[in-house]
Amino acid sequence: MTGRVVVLTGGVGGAKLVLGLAHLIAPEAITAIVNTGDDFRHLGLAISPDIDTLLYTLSGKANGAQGWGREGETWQFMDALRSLGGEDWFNLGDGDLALHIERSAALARGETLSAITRRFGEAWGVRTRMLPMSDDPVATHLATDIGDLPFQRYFVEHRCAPAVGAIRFDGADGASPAPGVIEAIRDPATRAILIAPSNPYLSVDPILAVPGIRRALEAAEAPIVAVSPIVGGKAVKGPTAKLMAELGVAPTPAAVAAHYAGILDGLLVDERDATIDLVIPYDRADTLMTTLDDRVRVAHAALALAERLAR
Ligand code: FO1
Repeated sequence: MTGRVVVLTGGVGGAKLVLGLAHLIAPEAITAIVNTGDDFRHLGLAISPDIDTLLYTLSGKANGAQGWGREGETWQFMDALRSLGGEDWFNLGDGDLALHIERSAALARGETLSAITRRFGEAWGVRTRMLPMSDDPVATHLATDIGDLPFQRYFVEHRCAPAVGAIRFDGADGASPAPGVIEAIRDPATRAILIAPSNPYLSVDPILAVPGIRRALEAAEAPIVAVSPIVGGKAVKGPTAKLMAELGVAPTPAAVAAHYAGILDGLLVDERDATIDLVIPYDRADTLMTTLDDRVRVAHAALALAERLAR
């Protein structure tokens, strides 16, 4: 595959696909558009989990087993914080703190999230372009059976246990796509646009909620292919299938395709799932990404489907 590839990504599953891509084609040819709906301020710090997960993953620093944070992390800060009675429901590792403190200081100096993210990528040798979906604040909130929860309270503090009735993205209406986002989607050199196997409702929808991004995707020349986040009727990690059930949606590839109706040209379906009533073109593959080879294989299958659709 020559040309450029754009990936809409969030969370751990998304980072895995981008890593697989970066081992398949030149990392410089990849533009990752990253969800920032999970971002929040905590202890006065600006936290951007999906950007950080991608940064750690592409720079080889990620804690593979845990999915987020750094390999070999230490926790002296958290121990000291707890000894002071500080909020300890959200774990901030000693090394991880550097990202949050430097990001917070840079934002306070007026630097944009895009510029900060670019600087962090350069500092850690990441050649893949990482673009936040927006430099404006967008915050995912969930209406649940225990009340309205900001994303991290739902995901971390309550471990996705509360039943979800609705999801909203505060600030999305007034947000602008970050510099380069629309350009990457429209770039004639872009040969494929991939939607990573991220949670459609929590990691991809915030990106589509930023005015202009969905419209650019609908008008895109490049084929748009999603990797199904469902494997065998379940989510690999995280609350996707539970959320779909709570939202009254069957956890099937057809439901994923319907969710992205209007922008999707093809779906990479896991071989364990049924493809009945799938109305868009699809290919099947083993989409479980445990090893690096798995990630490369899934990235290859997604690009192959995009190339087939581009003809
Ligand atoms: N996830 C957890 O389950 N527990 C945590 O304590 C936690 C801390 C954390 C700190 C920094 C960071 O970048 C991510 C962190 N995550 C934690 C993961 C995070 O909630 C998720 O990666 C995303 O928000 C959803 O993909």
